[in-house]
Amino acid sequence: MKITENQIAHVNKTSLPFHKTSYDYISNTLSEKGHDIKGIIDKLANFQVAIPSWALGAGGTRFGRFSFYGEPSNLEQKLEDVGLLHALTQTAGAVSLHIPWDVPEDYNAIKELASSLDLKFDAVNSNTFQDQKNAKESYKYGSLSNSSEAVREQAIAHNINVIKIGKKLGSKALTVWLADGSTFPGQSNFQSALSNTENSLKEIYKNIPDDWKLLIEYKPYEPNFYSTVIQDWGTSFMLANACGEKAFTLVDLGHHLPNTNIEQIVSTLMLKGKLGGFHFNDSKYGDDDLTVGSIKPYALFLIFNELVYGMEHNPQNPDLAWMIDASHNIKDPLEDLIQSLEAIQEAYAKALLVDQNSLRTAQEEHDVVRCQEIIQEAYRTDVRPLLEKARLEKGGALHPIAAYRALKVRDELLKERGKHTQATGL
Ligand code: AOS
Ligand code: ZN
Ligand code: ZN
Ligand code: ZN
Repeated sequence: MKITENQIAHVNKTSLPFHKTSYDYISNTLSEKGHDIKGIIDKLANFQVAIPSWALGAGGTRFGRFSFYGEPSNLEQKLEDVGLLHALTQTAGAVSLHIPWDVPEDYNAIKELASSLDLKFDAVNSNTFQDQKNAKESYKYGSLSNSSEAVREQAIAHNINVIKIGKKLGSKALTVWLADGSTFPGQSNFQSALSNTENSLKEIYKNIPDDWKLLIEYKPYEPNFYSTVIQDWGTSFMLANACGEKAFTLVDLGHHLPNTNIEQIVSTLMLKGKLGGFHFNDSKYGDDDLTVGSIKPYALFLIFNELVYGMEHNPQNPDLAWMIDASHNIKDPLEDLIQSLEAIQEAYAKALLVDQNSLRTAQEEHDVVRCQEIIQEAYRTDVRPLLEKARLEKGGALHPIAAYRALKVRDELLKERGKHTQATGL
């Protein structure tokens, strides 16, 4: 299934008058306060977030998985799904592949399909957290950190292969997330595990093309529950520095212990020019991988406030690879992703409204109350008409969820794909 611009324009029609009223109001008010509305709309329109190939089917927990009808069952269908998201939101212009779950069979056909849907290939993700069919060595006790050289070599070779696949697709980054760690005290030697990981990453790094990035993701626990080798941003930062200038830290919002000040981590990494990528999701307890903005939208805004500050003040930090890393147990995965995209854009738009100059003055005057007022003035603004405008100008839907339902997308997918499909992935 493909959604045409005409279909979207038709669905938009009834909402246009109300959009115009609300947009005129907010753009007038903000312009009077000195904001550059056109600049903000352009930034929103250019902000593209990659959809991971594993987020398009219903996820599950170790207690079970409830499938969703019409799910994609191959890579082509996954790209089609991202194409649908992008047509409606104009924000999902990239896809992030997971190897070996989504190895293309016909590269040219896949590339053609992607470009016909206006999609780019963002970071490719390696997988050394599962044993692959016919693999000689097992990752049960770790991959890049394993005490066995043969296991480490197999894991390094896999990552090099993922780079090769990514090159054929036009990707520009490799994301490494390791499950390596230990579940019981005494099980592993921390220093050997870390040294092995550093040496393995350096081997992989040798194969990173000059215009690529190596993104190193951290996570405090799960699937290992006593220790994780790359447990926090400091460890990732250290490893990225050990590898070299093409290696960066990747922040996944769900990979922090409760109440961690993620915005400060973001700010520190950008100051040091080492923030390379971002995985969006939301959580209440751990790596819950819930819809972005569903639990802590204010925290998300504060994170975006630092991202915006960094993008403006830290030329030493490269452009970031943005991705949604969520999992869907009970919602329609596409509706869930639309909600996540909307939440990301909303937090970004609000962060763009923070009056940075006044904030700096208030900080220097130690006017704590005013600092909070400035931040919350931006946060309390209803920016949704700005998001609508950015989408509208690119041919997207004013209200993507409503359009998705009006066009009966899921029913169409069911007709095309049938009921008993299952996407590979987590
Ligand atoms: C795992 O917890 C991480 O968030 C990974 O980024 C990702 O979900 C996994 O690598 C799937 O490929
Ligand atoms: Zn992640
Ligand atoms: Zn995760
Ligand atoms: Zn997560």
